Amino acid sequence: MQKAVKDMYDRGAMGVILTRWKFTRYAINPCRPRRDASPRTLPRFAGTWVGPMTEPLRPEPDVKDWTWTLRERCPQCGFAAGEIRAADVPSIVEDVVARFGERLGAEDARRRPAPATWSPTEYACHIRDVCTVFDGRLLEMLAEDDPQFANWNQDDTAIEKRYWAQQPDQVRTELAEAAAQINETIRSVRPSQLDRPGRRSDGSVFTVESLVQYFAHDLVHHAYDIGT
Ligand code: NI
Ligand SMILES: [Zn+2]
Repeated sequence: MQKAVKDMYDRGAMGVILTRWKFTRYAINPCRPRRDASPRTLPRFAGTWVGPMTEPLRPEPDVKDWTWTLRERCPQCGFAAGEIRAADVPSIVEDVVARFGERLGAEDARRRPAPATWSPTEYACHIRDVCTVFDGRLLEMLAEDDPQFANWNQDDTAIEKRYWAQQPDQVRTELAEAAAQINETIRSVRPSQLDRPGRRSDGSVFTVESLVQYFAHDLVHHAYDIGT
């Protein structure tokens, strides 16, 4: 393969049609032809369907501190995490999981809306893993005094687990399982445990209640991200 094309792959072109252009040059075209593409620019020789074999573009790493969403209503998704009670969260989680479940059934569930934006399936992988990580943190807070959580890098996880290559049906099942697990933990919390503390490795301090609120916002926000 021509080096320039290989480089494009390495940078993360996803779902492309490799085209040999007049036998001398290669081009990478998006799967969906541009509406304004004139017929003269179309390649003469359509090549091989390649699919998302290689790592697509990495989204901008999420390095923002989202703890402000505990104090203010999120201007994007409209969720006011600080105003909900932990006991409300399981039904919010179930609602988000149902919305994702439906979205994962669509034929474009693995399609990215933009090269560096996660597809619905990738977002579903993310919230599945968020459920598992936050369940672990909650269990630590309930069992230990003021635990410090292990750092979790969500962007590295997405790459290590190859979110882009995961199957929507399987992700739907895994998401439902992970959500049921954390909901069980949240439902087990007694009122006297809501103030138990825990700390993230970046220094942010949570209580059981604020961690559950923070978790709920993450899920609701990602339902907003996939447009449901
Ligand atoms: Ni998130
Ligand atoms: Zn939000």
